[in-house]
Amino acid sequence: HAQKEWWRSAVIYQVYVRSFADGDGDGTGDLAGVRSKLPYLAELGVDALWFSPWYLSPMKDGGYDVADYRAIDPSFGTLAEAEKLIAEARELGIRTIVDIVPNHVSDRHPWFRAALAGGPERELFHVRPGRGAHGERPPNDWTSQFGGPAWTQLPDGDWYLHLFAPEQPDLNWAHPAVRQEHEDILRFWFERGVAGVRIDSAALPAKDPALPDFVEGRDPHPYVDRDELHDIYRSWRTIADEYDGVFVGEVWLPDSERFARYLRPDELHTAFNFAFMTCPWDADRLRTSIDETLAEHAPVGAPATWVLCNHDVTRTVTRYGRTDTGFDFTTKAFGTPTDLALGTRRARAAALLSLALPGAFYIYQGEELGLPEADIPRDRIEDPMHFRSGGTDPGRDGCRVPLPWSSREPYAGFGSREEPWLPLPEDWASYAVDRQAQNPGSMLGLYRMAITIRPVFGDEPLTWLTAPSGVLAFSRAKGAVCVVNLADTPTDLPPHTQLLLASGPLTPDGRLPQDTAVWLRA
Ligand code: TEU
Repeated sequence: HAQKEWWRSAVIYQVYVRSFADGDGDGTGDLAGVRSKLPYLAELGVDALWFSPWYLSPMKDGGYDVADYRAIDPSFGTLAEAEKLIAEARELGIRTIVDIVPNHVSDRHPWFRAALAGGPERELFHVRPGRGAHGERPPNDWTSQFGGPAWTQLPDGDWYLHLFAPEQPDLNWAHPAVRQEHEDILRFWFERGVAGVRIDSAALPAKDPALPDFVEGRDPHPYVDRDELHDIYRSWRTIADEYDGVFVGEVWLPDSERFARYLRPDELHTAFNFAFMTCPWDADRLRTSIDETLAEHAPVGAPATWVLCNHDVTRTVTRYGRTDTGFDFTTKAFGTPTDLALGTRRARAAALLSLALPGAFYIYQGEELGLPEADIPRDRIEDPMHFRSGGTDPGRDGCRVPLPWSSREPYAGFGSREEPWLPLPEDWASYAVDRQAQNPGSMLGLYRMAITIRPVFGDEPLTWLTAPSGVLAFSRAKGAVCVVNLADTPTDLPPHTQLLLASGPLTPDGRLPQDTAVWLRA
């Protein structure tokens, strides 16, 4: 049983293929690059890889604009290579999770092209006449998640809905062909040996068919968290169950009861814990977030997940290094001051905290190297979020920079013969894998060691231990204890054996300094 439900306590590594490793030297990461780094991932000790979309795509949103789910983008490789990769990873004990984007497709998807040509495929999207005497205004007042109106006019004067970029037309989930197609896509990838599926923007696909204007506070919302979704995910679950597959939903919802509805036993197995990711570096707030997370998951029997960052948010060491520790998707301005040494120290402590908690842990590529958010020169930014915000938002490219593998090769060993698709910062050789791999004190050394030791915490629930204000201390299985000090003075430790220290040393009298964490065993 425990073997079967591997996902309840897994460590899952997110691969953003474009920026992971460049196998063919053309400036873009690819499947050959991932295959060449499988030994690295095995040594890190991860249980599964989640691949951000690797399908055929014009890459207007880094692949979250899918033109064909049954083909790999040629810049990444081929379907045969993806199958090899899935099999090779599995031989190393690593499972594969693919990313499905039900809310929308690319405007180059055959359905949307046929819709543009006036075919009945129009019904697969939300196409409406505009308002105003000549239909010159959008059908309603919805705005895109990337900024600006959520509607774009077609050549014939009608408008189509896109909650993200105009190149990402929203699908009409009231249409049976949309449901059928996605069920077929799930089978297609489960048949190819994937162990799980991440569901992109999982709370957004269903829309109020009347497409009414947005009214603050009105329930149900016209497009967020609508009841129709649960029926869709229930039928997806029956398919996953046939293959022993697992779902992880990207469910951004502030209300924990609404969130937990997606985790009922016949719906999604897991969902990302963004409340934890967005929690400031504050002991009381973190403890509350942890307690609420565990309390909302327990009744539905779903494991919690712990996430520190992903391809959409500011890198952890940069976030924690800000003096205003509040969460902010992006800096909203270039060059917000950051104390990277402080941020790195806290990120190390946060890793030990997260890995000691009951549930699954997600690592976003480069997190294990302690990469900070990169400043991208404005003329190199590709993220539509930057453009749709009118340039006020730097967008998400700063966390999507190619990984540094070697301090001795061009482009930090990313593998490119010429400048990669996003520039690597000058000093990133110091973060390179070859520099960290031999150093147990490095961020990579810490992640490797922590993942190795983590099983000491077992499957038992957490018990909070008495601790001074600003200190988090809890125990789990067999006397395994985690202490995190967020107070501004050192804190006493129980007289246990030290297993792992996030940042050392302890004070001469054996106390745990500020902004570090330790794992102990009684
Ligand atoms: O993100 C969904 C989502 O909620 C975003 O709007 C998020 O709020 C935004 O990225 C701000 O950081 C998913 C993917 O993770 C993201 O990369 C895609 O751009 C988006 O869906 C559209 O597919």
